[in-house]
Amino acid sequence: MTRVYLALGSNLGDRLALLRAAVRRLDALGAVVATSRLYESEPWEEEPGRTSTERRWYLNCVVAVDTGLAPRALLERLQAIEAALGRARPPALSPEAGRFTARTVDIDILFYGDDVISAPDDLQIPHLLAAERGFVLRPLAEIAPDLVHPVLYRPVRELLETLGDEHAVRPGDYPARWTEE
Ligand code: PH2
Ligand code: MG
Ligand code: MG
Repeated sequence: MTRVYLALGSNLGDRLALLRAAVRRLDALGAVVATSRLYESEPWEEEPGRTSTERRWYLNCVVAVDTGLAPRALLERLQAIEAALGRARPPALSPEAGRFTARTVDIDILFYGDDVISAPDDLQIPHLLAAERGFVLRPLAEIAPDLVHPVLYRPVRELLETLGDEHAVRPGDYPARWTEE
């Protein structure tokens, strides 16, 4: 079993219900061992063509899962969950097409144990931006403050303290045990 950390985000539809459904499906990959609170977060990247008033805020959280799945098998299962929960990936005109478009549920692998994986396609572990995003580090620091980044060799708590991300991230108005119906 390997402990993996996943970042979940939703900025479309019933965000709470979608994240709840996602966490429920994650249990089938092994065991969900920790779930952060929910955070309301300002979109981290400009969506092309949208004005600032139209930008949808995300609901974000981080989940720890113990799984026996290998990294690529895990990635495929996560993509299947995203698809089942209504995520539409625009036709791949370019690899970047739709990268930052509004999404029902996005599930990213942040860490897979201490593994460092850099495949030419979409499998990059640790997540390349994990240490630069407040909407990742805030919830992660809640459930794993002492986790050491396997490339930067710094604990999550410290990465958060020295983070320069200006985007707003605030605890959402939801119960701490939001995964329970
Ligand atoms: N996900 C993105 C792009 N921008 N911004 C916030 N606040 N939260 C996200 O989860 C997020 C984002 C790409 O997956
Ligand atoms: Mg993402
Ligand atoms: Mg993703």
